[in-house]
Amino acid sequence: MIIYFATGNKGKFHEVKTLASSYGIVVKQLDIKKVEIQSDSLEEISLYAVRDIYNKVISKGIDNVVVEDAGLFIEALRGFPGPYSSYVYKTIGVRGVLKLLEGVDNRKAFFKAVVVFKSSSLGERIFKGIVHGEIVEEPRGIYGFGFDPIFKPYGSDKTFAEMTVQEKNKFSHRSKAFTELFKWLKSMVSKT
Ligand code: ITT
Repeated sequence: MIIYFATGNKGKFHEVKTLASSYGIVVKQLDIKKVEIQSDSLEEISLYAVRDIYNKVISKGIDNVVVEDAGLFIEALRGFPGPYSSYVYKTIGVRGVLKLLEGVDNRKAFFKAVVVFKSSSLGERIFKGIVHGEIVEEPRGIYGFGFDPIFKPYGSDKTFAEMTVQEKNKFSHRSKAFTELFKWLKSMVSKT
């Protein structure tokens, strides 16, 4: 089975491709700019994006699309940057976020991923994944992308950036959401 993942983020794509291989699913990257509406809801953002991309690719003979919208929610900052994570990463970056948390004891945070799949035969379906953890004091590690160097999931001594893709996939919000998608796809295929 082949699914088409619309993302410009190579790190995301690599994680999802690695995970998919253990389900016998092939993931291809559609490097199409995702329309990101402004909203406080990752669900709304990804639903809008998947419909827009689906309409664009259907005429090219591609009949399924998956998009993912993710964010880092920091408790002491009342959920900031959340749905604005991509913009915040590009502007103030990892150092800027650490600055906002200077002298703050509560380091609790979570990553959330919302994955939306759409195809002609299976319709639209949403899957979510969350990983809880904390923001460390200093960036650590060289792997991954985005806020990986400052996020340490509970149950590990390593930040995401100190983990291989396989290790990160044992914890991450993304792997949780995509695992649900892959299990569902397998169950739907076995019914046909
Ligand atoms: P798309 O093309 O898939 O939209 P993107 O990087 O813009 O790629 P998002 O819109 O989902 O992705 O933005 C989420 C941002 O949140 C992302 O740019 C990172 O800065 C951060 N983020 C999300 N998941 C992350 C992860 O697993 N590790 C580190 N940072 C992450």
